[in-house]
Amino acid sequence: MSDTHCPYCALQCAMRLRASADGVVVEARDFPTNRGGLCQKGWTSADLLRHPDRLTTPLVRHGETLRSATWAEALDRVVNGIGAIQERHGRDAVAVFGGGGLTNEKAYALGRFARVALRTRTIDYNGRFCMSSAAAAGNRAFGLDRGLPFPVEDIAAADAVLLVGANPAETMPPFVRHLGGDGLIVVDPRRTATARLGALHLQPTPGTDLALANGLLHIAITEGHVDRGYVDARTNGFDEVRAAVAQWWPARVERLTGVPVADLYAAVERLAGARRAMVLTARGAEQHAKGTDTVTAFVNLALALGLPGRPGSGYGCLTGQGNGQGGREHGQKADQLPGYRRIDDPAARAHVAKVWGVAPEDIPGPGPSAYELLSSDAVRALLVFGSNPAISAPRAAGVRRWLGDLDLLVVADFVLSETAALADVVLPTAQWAEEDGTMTNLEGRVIRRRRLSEPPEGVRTDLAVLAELSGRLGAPTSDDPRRVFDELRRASAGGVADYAGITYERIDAEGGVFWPCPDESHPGTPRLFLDRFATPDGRARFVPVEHRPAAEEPDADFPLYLTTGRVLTQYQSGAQTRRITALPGDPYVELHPDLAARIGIDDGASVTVATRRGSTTAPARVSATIRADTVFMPFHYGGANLLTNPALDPISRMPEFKVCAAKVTPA
Ligand SMILES: Nc1nc2c(c(=O)[nH]1)N[C@H]1C(S)=C(S)[C@@H](COP(=O)(O)OP(=O)(O)OC[C@H]3O[C@@H](n4cnc5c(=O)[nH]c(N)nc54)[C@H](O)[C@@H]3O)O[C@H]1N2
Ligand SMILES: Nc1nc2c(c(=O)[nH]1)N[C@H]1C(S)=C(S)[C@@H](COP(=O)(O)OP(=O)(O)OC[C@H]3O[C@@H](n4cnc5c(=O)[nH]c(N)nc54)[C@H](O)[C@@H]3O)O[C@H]1N2
Ligand code: SF4
Ligand SMILES: [Mo]
Repeated sequence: MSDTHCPYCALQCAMRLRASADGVVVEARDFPTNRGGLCQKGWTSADLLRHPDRLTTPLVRHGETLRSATWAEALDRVVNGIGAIQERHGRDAVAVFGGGGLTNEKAYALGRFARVALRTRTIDYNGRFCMSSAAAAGNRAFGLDRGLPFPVEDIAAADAVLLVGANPAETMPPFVRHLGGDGLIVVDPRRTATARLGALHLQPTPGTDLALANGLLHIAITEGHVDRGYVDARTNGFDEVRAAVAQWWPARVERLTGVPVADLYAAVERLAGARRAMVLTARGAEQHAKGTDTVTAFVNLALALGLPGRPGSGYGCLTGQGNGQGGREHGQKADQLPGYRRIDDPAARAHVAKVWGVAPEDIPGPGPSAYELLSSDAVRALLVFGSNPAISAPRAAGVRRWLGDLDLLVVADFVLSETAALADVVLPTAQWAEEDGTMTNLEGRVIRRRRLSEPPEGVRTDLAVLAELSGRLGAPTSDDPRRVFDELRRASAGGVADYAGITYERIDAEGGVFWPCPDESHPGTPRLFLDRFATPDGRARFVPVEHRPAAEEPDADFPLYLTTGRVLTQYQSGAQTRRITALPGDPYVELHPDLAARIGIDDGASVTVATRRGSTTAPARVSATIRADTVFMPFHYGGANLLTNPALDPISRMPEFKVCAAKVTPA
């Protein structure tokens, strides 16, 4: 028996696993985030443990085919390949790509492996596609980025919640227990299951949230809802923002976003009239070439209403992947060292160099962001741990070509993902029920992943693979999660995300510990910013931000907006969930009845969606719940990202997954 948490999303629902004669039985456990609930993905998560597709031996490429190999043969190929490529093209030609599903220990070990064993600057991870815009905006406003700076129970106690570009009814079903319907305002171009729970649904044109947020702030100012005492005592820069939103009068915002003026006023009244109010964003607001500024605009609104750092109120971002939070703190991000330290900060480099036993000048500098890495001519080899970019990267046809052209592609996975199928070497690694470690959930609560059983014969843990490779490259490390965690604690000590006081024993005894937790007598920090923000002067920063169009707006050739996202039963690239027969799901294109009539198709008919990047065909799902100028596709099946636009946010380097110009025709 083991008490652990779900392998999938950031809610990290608590579960108990029991070994039985015919497999592993999943039971739900009570925990603050899930209150005893699990979604279908959690209930069926153990089905992948003994799945026929499970990899149990390394695979090595011979021409067109991947053949089973011994670990010695596979690792020789990796180490020799790395050596030859680095000698010929330099250290940075070998790249590493990680994932927000990795435990803290693995994310930390991966960052150390890149900087110390490979001495490459070229490392980034899929969280760049996920959290980076909210992270950049949080750092800019508060001096610190923790998705939710408060526990989920604060959301349950709020009287009003503005939920922007989030569909938790499908992406975190048990989370919906924390959302009271009365005060819920949902902003989404689709009338989703989440929007149907709310009292008010604002249905903007994709890519116009920044104008919407500036318009809401405009109304808050003109209606006298600004909390002047809070603004004076706890923030800087309000006057510049007030001047910037002056031109976003309601009628102009309605014209640009399509949200009626009356609804704009109603949203502000609800938020401003609540005793405790929350503004929450997720990928719908963030995955844009202006995602950082869009989140900033919502943070400005929250600050003007006096929410952040007030007990029971605040701004938060809903983190996505299982360890989306911890995965962005411990050094797999291109510009970052453990403890959420900046890799270009001399003091941070000196601290981490000491823990790693290297000279500060031997730690490489910042590298390229995820999409730039996955399209760089300078990269000749790539090692992937915990991502499937052949499906999940924007403009994926180009990324697939790029992956196929590498001199060496190494993928550690438990199934032959679409990315692994392109690899030269595939390394079979352990699943969540077969390893120990820690995860940091959407609240910033560090929790334990506990092993139920050994991995199958022939399968190694990611930590064991990294330790073996590091050792062969002359930089030995431990493969024991506890020892890696203790090193991570030291590396993070004094950093923004300080884990120094967190131990496995404390997590076991206390049901998780919130960072920062600088020493073992510190209780941890469930609620941030109550007295001061993490900026040098302790004040939050208002930042004026201007609305601008999407990188690609509809035109005569591509007259519609395409947006992408998730469905309840599939997870991410689908590498795991598409293999689970109890989880149904097929690709589809969601479009409005008026649009269906215009192009002459019925529900279920096959349609082709085309953009300037490519095209794909799928059945139409005709529904009045979506705007008539917009089509939606889930990205789990590979077609959607043949279409998406890799335009990047200038600050976060987040690709514009949520809007591009498309046309739809009968197939
Ligand atoms: N079932 C399931 N659950 C998951 C995942 C999964 O793959 N499957 N993945 C996990 C991960 S990593 C993440 S990041 C989270 C993501 O969780 P969410 O952010 O909730 O998921 P998405 O479906 O990507 O996007 C949310 C909504 O944004 C809307 N949207 C699209 N364009 C815009 C826009 O321009 N403005 C606004 N306001 N909204 C827009 C979409 O219609 C969609 O309903 O889910 C996590 N949970
Ligand atoms: N069009 C469009 N594209 C998107 C998005 C969108 O909304 N629209 N969302 C983006 C977002 S938010 C995200 S987070 C990304 C996610 O996209 P991906 O990074 O592709 O996500 P996963 O499918 O979770 O990929 C994880 C892979 O690693 C394996 N794996 C899981 N856990 C581990 C582990 O612990 N160790 C190892 N070695 N392997 C493991 C899985 O089997 C799987 O093959 O997609 C992004 N792409
Ligand atoms: S909501 Fe997320 S963590 Fe909970 S069971 Fe579903 S996938 Fe797992
Ligand atoms: Mo994500």
